[in-house]
Amino acid sequence: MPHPSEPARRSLLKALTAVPAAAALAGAAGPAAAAPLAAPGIVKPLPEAHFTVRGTNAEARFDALGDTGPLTPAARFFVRNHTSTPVLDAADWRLTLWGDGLHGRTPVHFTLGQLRDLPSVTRTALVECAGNGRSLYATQQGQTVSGTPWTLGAVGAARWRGVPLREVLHRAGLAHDAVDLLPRGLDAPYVSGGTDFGRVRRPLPVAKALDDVILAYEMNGEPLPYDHGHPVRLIVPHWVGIASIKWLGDIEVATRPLASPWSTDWYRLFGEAHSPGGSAPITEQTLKSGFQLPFGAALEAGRVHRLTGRAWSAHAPVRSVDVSTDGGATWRPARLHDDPRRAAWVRWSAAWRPARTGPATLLSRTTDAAGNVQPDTAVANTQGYLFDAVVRHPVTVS
Ligand SMILES: Nc1nc2c(c(=O)[nH]1)N[C@H]1C(S)=C(S)[C@@H](COP(=O)(O)O)O[C@H]1N2
Ligand SMILES: [Mo]
Repeated sequence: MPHPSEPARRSLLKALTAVPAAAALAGAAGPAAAAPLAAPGIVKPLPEAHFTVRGTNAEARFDALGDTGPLTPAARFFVRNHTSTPVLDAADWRLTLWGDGLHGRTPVHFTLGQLRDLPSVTRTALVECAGNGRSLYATQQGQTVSGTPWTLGAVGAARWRGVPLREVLHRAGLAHDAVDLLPRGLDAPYVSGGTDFGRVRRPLPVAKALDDVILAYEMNGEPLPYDHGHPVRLIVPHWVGIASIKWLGDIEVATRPLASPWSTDWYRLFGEAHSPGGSAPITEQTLKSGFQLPFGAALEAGRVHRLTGRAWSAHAPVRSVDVSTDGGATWRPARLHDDPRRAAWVRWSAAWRPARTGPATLLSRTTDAAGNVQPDTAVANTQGYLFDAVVRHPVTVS
């Protein structure tokens, strides 16, 4: 369906500067610096110590997060791009709301200046890809699933500042019978296997939009970086990352349920354990934990090691984390280093003095305040979403 902001988008994109991102930045870093990895279409440098490039995406190295605090610096935050980062000029940017769910049914536009003049909120939220931990379906459970084979690093926490979406919807004249929104990004249409699926967009129920969703223009006190949605993205707290549309361009507001391939083909649970047509579109993320240690790390026997990690749950604050250093035979509580809050993760630690040399398996298990506990096995789905099982972390004691 053609819609009113299409011409505006074309002129905006024409004004963009092409960014030979990785090459330019590698040169700027100088010959002495290690060349950052190249991911097609990602603007920021991706040093090997901090990122693993997976196609058009960059996974943060979870094992290296130990030198970051409760907030993930933008330079360390994972990037999930269906296509590539559009370098948008905030001065030309407009948000358009349109559709039969607005009184008057005429499109309403907001500039960044107009959004900044509205009352702002600042809040911490994790952004976590629905497929975070996906590769563990294969490595731990022997199950083949499709999609980017993330380990645990498709997640980050930041302080987001912006306007509550509710404020903007009310100013735009939200009709009382509006039920669904369809926020859409300004990045290029997503083409896969010869099919053009159009621009990244995913229905968002009005009830969630009016609750805690924000139109964010700052990340950790700075304007949003290009790769994370500059100049404005959605932040949909506790929900799978796909809900948090980057480079937001327009939002359809409708009095009927909306759909897109991101709610029909993807981001639903398909497979033996699920209903024949697939589950409803997935909304809330799940719970996880992991050690900030490389897989296969070598640890010296007879010495005390301070094992550190993180735990988080989209359902409720973390209540406790238990660790095992003997493959799950015995467990003990880890020490928590942050006040558990639902919107953030908790850093934890546990001391371990391995006596015997040889291979060992470390495990950590999160329990949240709502009583959710990481299971031993995640229920598989064909696209590998929502991995929640205890991660079996191999190390070698020598
Ligand atoms: N416009 C647009 N928004 C998007 C995406 C995208 O490719 N295009 N990827 C989504 C997915 S799948 C995730 S997990 C998050 C990742 O946000 P980040 O790249 O800032 O970490 O953005 C979401 N928003
Ligand atoms: Mo994602």
